[in-house]
Amino acid sequence: MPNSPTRPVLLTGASGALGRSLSAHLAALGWSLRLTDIAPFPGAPAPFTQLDLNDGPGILAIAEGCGTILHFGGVSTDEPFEDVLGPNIRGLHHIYEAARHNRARVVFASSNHAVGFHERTTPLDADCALRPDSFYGLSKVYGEMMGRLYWDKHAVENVNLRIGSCIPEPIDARMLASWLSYPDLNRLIERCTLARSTGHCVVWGASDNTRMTWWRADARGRIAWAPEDSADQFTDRLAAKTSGNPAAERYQGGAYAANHYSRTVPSPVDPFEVPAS
Ligand code: 15L
Repeated sequence: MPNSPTRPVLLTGASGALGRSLSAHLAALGWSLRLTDIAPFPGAPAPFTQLDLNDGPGILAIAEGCGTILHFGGVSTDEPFEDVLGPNIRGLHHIYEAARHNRARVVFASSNHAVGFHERTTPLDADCALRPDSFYGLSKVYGEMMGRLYWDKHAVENVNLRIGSCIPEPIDARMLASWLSYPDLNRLIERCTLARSTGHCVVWGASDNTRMTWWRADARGRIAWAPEDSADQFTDRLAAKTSGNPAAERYQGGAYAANHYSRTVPSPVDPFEVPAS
């Protein structure tokens, strides 16, 4: 099995927290990298180009000759529709067009917020109903479906990572289920890039959190990845650290589901259930 990619790897969102951590890791592995972000990246560990995802020709140019696009760019939190639209919707299209031109694989930083309106009591397989909890989550649904379209129509491979909470350490009770450690993310990205073939698939981006777990079957076998870290060790410290907001505590998406929530009757557990009139 190869341990470095044969063609350069493009990382978008390189100046963000995950982008910085990943670019340091992948550069240390000796991979040929190209980095980009709308924000500057002083001290970048590989060639860096400041670029807006709205800039289609710019994305096409920087992706020239790349074999993998690690797409971590765009709005990464719960923001109004108009702010999400450019980077996450139009930008995603530019990324996929660049992938199509270069026969590159896309590794897409999707999010748990694509399915954030599932209840915490409902364990999910990756093929569950998509239930976005925000315009941000909706843009991740769109990203995953863009991958579906480009695989079916153009054979552009893509791995969609439904990332939970990727930070150095979990900080509240929700993250006992959703936490993904940086080392697990690093290994996940290595596997997504080096796997021989992926087709279109979805993988939950969470560590091996067994005391509290929402996410089950996915395509990790296809890329030969298994997480090695776990939030379990933080259980005693964090189990009581809840938000106090009933909607946030009910749904997997937490605060994103609760933001601007105006329902007076909670949505049905089964997304296809029609309430009795
Ligand atoms: C995400 O998708 C966000 O990018 C991140 O900021 C966190 O909110 C994370 O999800 C989470 O759900 O904890």
